[in-house]
Amino acid sequence: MTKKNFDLEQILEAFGLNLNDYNYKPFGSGHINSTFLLESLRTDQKFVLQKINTHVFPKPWVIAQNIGNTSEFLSRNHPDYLFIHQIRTKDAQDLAVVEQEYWRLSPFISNSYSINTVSDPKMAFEAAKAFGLLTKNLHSMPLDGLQPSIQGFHDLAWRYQQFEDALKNGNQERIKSIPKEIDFVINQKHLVDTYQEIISNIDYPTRMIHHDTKINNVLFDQTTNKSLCVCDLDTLMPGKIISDLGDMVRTYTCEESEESTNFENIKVRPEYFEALMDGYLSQMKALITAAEKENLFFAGPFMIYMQGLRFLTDYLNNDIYYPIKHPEDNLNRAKNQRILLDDLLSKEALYVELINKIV
Ligand code: ADP
Ligand code: GN1
Ligand code: MG
Repeated sequence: MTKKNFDLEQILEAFGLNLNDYNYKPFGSGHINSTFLLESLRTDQKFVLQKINTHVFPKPWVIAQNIGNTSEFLSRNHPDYLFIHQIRTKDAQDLAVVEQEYWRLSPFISNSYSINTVSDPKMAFEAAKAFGLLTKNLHSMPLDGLQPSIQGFHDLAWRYQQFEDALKNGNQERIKSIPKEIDFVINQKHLVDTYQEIISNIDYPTRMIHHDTKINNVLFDQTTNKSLCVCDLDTLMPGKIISDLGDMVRTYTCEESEESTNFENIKVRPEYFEALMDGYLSQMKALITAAEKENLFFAGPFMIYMQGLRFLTDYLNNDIYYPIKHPEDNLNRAKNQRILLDDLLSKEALYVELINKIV
């Protein structure tokens, strides 16, 4: 049992569970929410309990509604699809609100594991297939009435605006000390223009998108190593496929994680790029529109640029969003993303050719 500063007894009670029957421990390695594993002391029953970070998600009930609607749609239309549903409270609510904090409970998917880095293209294929399958199964889900759990989450123009605001109002000493990082972002602003052009095309549809396709948000089967399902559904909301595809390019193709300062190793591995495109398109190929097809390469630059921009903006704003262990963490993350983006853009012809082989 670990030290806690919340009333676990009351939280479990809201879900009709008795604290004396469970062991609990922190779980996972995400930046945003607090995740715990609850293990029954008497049976092999396990749950995942999560406290929603309300600084990042100011309307937790929007998350619950997006997941709830999706869950309902899938159970009606794709009953065999494995989707991590929310376990309701005794009062039939999706979230337990205890001391103004929002908690949700889901079943733990047994015989599963997740990984933090991709060291086999087969895993990239499997993970991408899992995210493609999710969007494919949600293809005909009505999106009216759904709200974004974070307003403007992957709106690159808005992210750029936040960067410009940070240049004006942020830590002036930091701004002066990193001209190379700042100039790089400004010099690549053409990516913002391309983004705006793409999303304003009426042939570029809005779909149900996961929006956080990092490898540790896929659960793999311990027996077969095939993907079982996706987890971390806070940002499951309407969006564009460049978000999911791009975050996979960003996080599966590089041998080092976004935290790495082994800058000489930061580059895109073509075989992982090909594997993830292959996995995603194995599900989505028949559904994508001509405009989506034409812009598949843009997904990677879009997401890597946006993530670098977000890390850099946070650095200029004195690290208010992403947790840091060292004052330079956000700067190093931004450098890492800058190097990765540079490498990807310098070999655009190669990657476009790989994509054209698949679509
Ligand atoms: P975060 O990234 O915000 O910490 P996640 O929802 O991704 O939260 O959960 C953290 C980790 O816990 C995941 O990477 C996965 O390994 C594991 N996990 C999450 N939900 C489940 C689940 N329902 N069953 C099994 N493992 C899970
Ligand atoms: C955050 O929760 P986590 O660590 O999976 C962030 C993502 C970033 C990611 C970078 C809600 O995700 O957008 O890509 O960090 N989530 C939110 O590591 O901001
Ligand atoms: Mg996660």
